Amino acid sequence: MPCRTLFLRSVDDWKELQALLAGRDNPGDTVEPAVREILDAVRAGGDAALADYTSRFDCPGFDAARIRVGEDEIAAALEEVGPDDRAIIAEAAANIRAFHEAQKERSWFTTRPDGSVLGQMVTPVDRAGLYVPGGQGGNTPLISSLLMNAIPAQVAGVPEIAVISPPRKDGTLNPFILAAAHHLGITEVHRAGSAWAIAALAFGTETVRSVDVIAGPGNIWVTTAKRLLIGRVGIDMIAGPSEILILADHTARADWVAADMLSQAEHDPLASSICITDSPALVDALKLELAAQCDSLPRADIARKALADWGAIVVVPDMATGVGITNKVAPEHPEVLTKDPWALLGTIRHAGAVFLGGWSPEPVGDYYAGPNHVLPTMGTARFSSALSVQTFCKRTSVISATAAFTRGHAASIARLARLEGLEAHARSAESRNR
Ligand code: HSO
Ligand code: ZN
Repeated sequence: MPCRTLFLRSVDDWKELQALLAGRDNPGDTVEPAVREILDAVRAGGDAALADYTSRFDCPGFDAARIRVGEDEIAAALEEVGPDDRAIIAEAAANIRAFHEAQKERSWFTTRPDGSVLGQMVTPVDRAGLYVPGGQGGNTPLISSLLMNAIPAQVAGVPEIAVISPPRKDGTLNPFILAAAHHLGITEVHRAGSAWAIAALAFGTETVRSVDVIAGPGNIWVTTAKRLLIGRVGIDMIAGPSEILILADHTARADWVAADMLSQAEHDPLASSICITDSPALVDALKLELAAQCDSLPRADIARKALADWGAIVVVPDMATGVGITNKVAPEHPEVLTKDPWALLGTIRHAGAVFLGGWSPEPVGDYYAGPNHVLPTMGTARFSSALSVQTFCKRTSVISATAAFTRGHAASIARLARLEGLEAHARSAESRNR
């Protein structure tokens, strides 16, 4: 299995790893002009433009009347999805909902000694649009992404949620996506994909009303459209390809480390799977396991390319150095497979979500445990966080001052205003003393 081995003696040596990972970033510059054109076309042409793109790229002969998915079609999808699968979707959804309920931020008010009240109100946006990628012609429906995007919006209290997803060649949507939407009580589902779907959510068309926040993963076209629309609408984040970084000591099982590395390598040829270990004995065993396990995967080609291009086994003198390097990488998913994983937790400072111990393989988080799987990648965990209830909320400050406060401080306020050359501000404050 071609997967590099690096020997790094100190945290400063992480530059070698940095150099290896450089170039993984796809800034989308190449598609940007074409995406701008699509945004303009949908803004000007509405449903007709959406239908035109859909018919050219997804479903020949697509008609604008079919953009909105009928409620009968959503209900019919349930018939296609067996009760066992529906129950699994319900279990995952319940776990995700419970976690995000705990995340809810409360409004708060505080009273100063003079009686003035200050506060912060947390309110949801009016309308959210959730993009669900087609996934290999609609054959690999990202059910989990719909749950991970919709449930935080629902917990936030967003009154209107619209889902949008590209139709398959025959014009239908994958029934699992519709069944998951139905389970969540979402009735507004639209058929459109790529940058034109994002444009419809941002600008609105006759059928798809504009939204306040757009969330959901997508390819470079979707991501570039979201990036160009920042400021007009809220977005969840600019997500990059998946990453896993496993901190493993001599107690880690090579077969488990390999399985978890491959779980993210199979996502994308640009995915990055790294193992950092202080156990040279693990290295050979891990290489053998990676090779053996990869070969039998349906997506072996993708995983092999990801491991060859962006994978690494990094040998360090001790786990403290390993954690130091991890903090430099700021990975989306660090897994800690060491004798005492909790002992390292407090030293991990930059990460999307931390998976502690051998019983927490990353897919447990991707699908089921409850925390969100939409996480910062490409080192952005240095300054950003998982998609959350907060993605769909705003904070509004509240000021209710008393006469004593404003009269008592009018002179100071006026002084600051005059230093800024803003006389009307000064007089407004002073007017309360007249
Ligand atoms: N690991 C991905 C999320 C995902 N995995 C969805 C499976 N389905 C986020 O990095
Ligand atoms: Zn995954």
